Amino acid sequence: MSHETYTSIGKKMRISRILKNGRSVIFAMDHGMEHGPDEFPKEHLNPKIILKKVIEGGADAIMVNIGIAALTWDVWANNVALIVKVTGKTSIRPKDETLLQSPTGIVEDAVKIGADGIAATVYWGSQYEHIMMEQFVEIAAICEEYGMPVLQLAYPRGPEIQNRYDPRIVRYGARAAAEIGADIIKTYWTGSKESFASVVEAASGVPVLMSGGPKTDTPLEFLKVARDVIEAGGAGVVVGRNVFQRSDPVTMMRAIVRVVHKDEDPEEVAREEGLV
Ligand code: FBP
Repeated sequence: MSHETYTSIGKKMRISRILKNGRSVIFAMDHGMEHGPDEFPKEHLNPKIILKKVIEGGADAIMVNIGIAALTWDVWANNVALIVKVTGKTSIRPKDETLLQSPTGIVEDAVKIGADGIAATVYWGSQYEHIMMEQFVEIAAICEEYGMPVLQLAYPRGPEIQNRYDPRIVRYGARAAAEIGADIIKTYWTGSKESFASVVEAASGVPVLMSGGPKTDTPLEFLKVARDVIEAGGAGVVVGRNVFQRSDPVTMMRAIVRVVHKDEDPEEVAREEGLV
């Protein structure tokens, strides 16, 4: 029997805290950096308040920047898995640099604070792709030393990409993420179960999570997409705006968890949770 290393056991253990039985609902809250504070409704600007609500709703993990992790540690500690995002950008930087993500933290600090995972973005197709590839390779190498799983936000965006949701392009990004050693992939919804299944297939066994996107007109609309992600072989969702921009994030999170983890019917869940 081959001897497992401490780090390989550590990585498996951390992944199992994020993905329960292979599935996960991750609450993303890096929008204060990516979009600015106005993205949050007034009642959810305080990160502690919204994090308490999504934890109550049953989120498996939260994905935040290191500063927010530090400000809210008493809320998440021992209650939910923590993923620290170590790259980012603001939306007020010059237009020609919006296709670049820069360091927002380091893996070692995430280790110190008790993280279960690291997240980093690569804009596949960007003119700065090479910089983000280099960043990702370095991040992944450090993660490897600590037994820390790394989630890649594999977002196809670039001057040559006409439609970033084109299944062929999303599939390419997911495959590139798998090729470069991501442990978990987060990418765009491609609009149909069939096309998303082809993205999952291209990732060749690396779990693929759907990136939430802007708030849908109705909660049910989002729940149906979550169901389709699961039926396409996806591992779940990473969701931000579709939870924190709604008036009742606890209920919305609970509904998403029911669809993703229990294979419950979105229409029934929405009805039972009073979301229709
Ligand atoms: P949402 O569920 O709100 O879409 O969050 C997912 C996410 O990737 C965030 O992590 C990030 O802040 C945002 O979307 C990126 O938004 P944009 O598409 O404008 O770059």
